[in-house]
Amino acid sequence: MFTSILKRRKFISTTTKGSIALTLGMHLLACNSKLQNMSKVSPISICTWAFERANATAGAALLSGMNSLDAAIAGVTVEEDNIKNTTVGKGGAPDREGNVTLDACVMDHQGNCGAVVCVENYTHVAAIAKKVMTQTPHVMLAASGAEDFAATQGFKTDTLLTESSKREYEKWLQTKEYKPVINIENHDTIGMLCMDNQGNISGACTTSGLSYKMKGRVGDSPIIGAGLFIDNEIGGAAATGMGEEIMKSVGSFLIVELMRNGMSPQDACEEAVMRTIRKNPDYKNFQVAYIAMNKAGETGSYCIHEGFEMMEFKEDANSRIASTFYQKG
Ligand code: SD4
Repeated sequence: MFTSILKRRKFISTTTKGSIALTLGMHLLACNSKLQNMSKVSPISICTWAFERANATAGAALLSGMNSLDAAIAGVTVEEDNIKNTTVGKGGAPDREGNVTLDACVMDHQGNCGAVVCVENYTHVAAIAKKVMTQTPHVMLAASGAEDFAATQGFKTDTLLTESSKREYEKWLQTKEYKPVINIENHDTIGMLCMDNQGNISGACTTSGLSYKMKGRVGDSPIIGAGLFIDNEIGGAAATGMGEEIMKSVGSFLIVELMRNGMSPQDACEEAVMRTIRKNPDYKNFQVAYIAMNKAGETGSYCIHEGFEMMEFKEDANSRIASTFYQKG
């Protein structure tokens, strides 16, 4: 009898211990999954200019759990395909010889990057830049080298000069006046910065460059550090405007370094623009604009001339934000 009570006690105690352990285990599991959910960051996407559809595409991709690099590429691809946009991808304005040449780069949260320049027969140059990053030992491929490589990766060739861009080019040939237009048509190079639900930041930048540029001219957009820079410990920045000026100050890298030293994204963008203004008295005749995001998810933008805008996808809302500026009108 006594033995059986003892046995029963032991059974109860074992069972109790077992169920406590089970309950505790389940509790820990629940806590862990709660913690995992809590550690998931609310995704953010920002891009240069009022490219609403592109930024919404990136935002939706991020919400679905896509990583920041692929989301940024998905976003900018919208504008590469948009033939009404004469500054990015298919439909971009040509150079002085009548050839459309595209430049793009991408950079991920591990500091990997890829770029292509002077691509004449492929539309999706940001995606090709990613392939340069992942499938080659190099960072940048140019012109026919980039195109031969794109073919090996299964990209399809395309005619980038549309009827409408051709007509504009023929009009331009009558004067051949080469003058950059500030805030051209209010849409321009697309630079995009994305933070995914793991808190990782990546970016992409793609452009047809300045309209009627010299043959072979490459701007800031595909240059890592100038048109785009990411340091996942700190944040990222992207540029649009006069590439020659952005390259001179390595603007996007400068902004990330200023943020590293404690500046907010807004202050860092302002300081980068001011460096150009202080160095070049001709700043009244060109635009330089930056967007930036830090690891805390704060964002900022600044430009020389009024009129630059950025898109911001945050907490499911895609907002159009007028940038602050140095010079009115
Ligand atoms: C370039 N930054 O090729 C690009 C073009 C651009 O306003 O953004 N123009 O210089």
